[in-house]
Amino acid sequence: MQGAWLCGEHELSLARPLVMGIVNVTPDSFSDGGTNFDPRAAIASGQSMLADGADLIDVGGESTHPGAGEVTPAEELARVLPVVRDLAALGAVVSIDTRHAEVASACVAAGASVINDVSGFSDPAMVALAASCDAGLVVMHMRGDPRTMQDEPRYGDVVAEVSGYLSAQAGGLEEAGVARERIVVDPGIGFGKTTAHNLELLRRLEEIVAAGYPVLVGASRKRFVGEITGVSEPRDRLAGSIAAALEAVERGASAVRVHDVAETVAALAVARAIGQGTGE
Ligand code: HH2
Repeated sequence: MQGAWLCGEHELSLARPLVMGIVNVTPDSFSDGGTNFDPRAAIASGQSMLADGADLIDVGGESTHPGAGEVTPAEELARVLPVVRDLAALGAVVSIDTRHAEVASACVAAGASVINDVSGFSDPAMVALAASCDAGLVVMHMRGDPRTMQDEPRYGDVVAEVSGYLSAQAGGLEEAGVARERIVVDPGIGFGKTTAHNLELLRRLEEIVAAGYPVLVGASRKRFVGEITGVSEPRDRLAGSIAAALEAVERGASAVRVHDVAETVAALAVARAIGQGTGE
């Protein structure tokens, strides 16, 4: 996809796929089990992802895996704020992964330039915040609530439903005054979806891309990768996660959200070199 994603003072070129590195400042994330709960560890981890070639760092303080415990917005903010502030001060493009407008607002004030909302800007307070700032926005699809989303999710045509939802939410943001170039959409792999749903969304990603917004895909270390490969430990799902990232980009994704930045950057570089016939 051509053009750029406008994120505050940053303009991220979409000429090649963007890599978003994940920093979970939580004790209970499914994939890293709390290694970045200490803010100093989280900041160091973000810095090393930037050195490995991440284009932006997604900082989250609330685990959203099925069955995750409740966190108050005040606690969530206390976790993420020092990490957002320090990484932004280094000049990094920082994304705040939150469903809470008060958390997003404080993080944007502290230097975050992307708001990543797994509830798809369904809260009017989030829409108002989006309209009042110039941050880039990730609009993600989730079925229901993190606690209940995996209770027998059912769709007619999952791709049509997810794509329709994303276009409606993005359209609502534009109606509220948000520039289209600030918006990226995300099918929400694993959020209220079975393995079959996830595979269908990835296989037919081009139908979501066709709606006209750049698409972000977060498949890294997710359960469907473990189901297919038989790898139960999320940290050991690198090979399957890279396959998912490459297939997403091949089908038109503009960005991938990953835990293993160096490996994903290298895999994308080789895939791109093959496509272009040059390693430059
Ligand atoms: N996935 C997770 C969290 N935030 N945001 C977007 N836009 N897309 C995703 O696919 C997505 C997301 C869940 O993964 P992770 O952050 O590793 O785990 P946890 O929610 O347990 O912290």
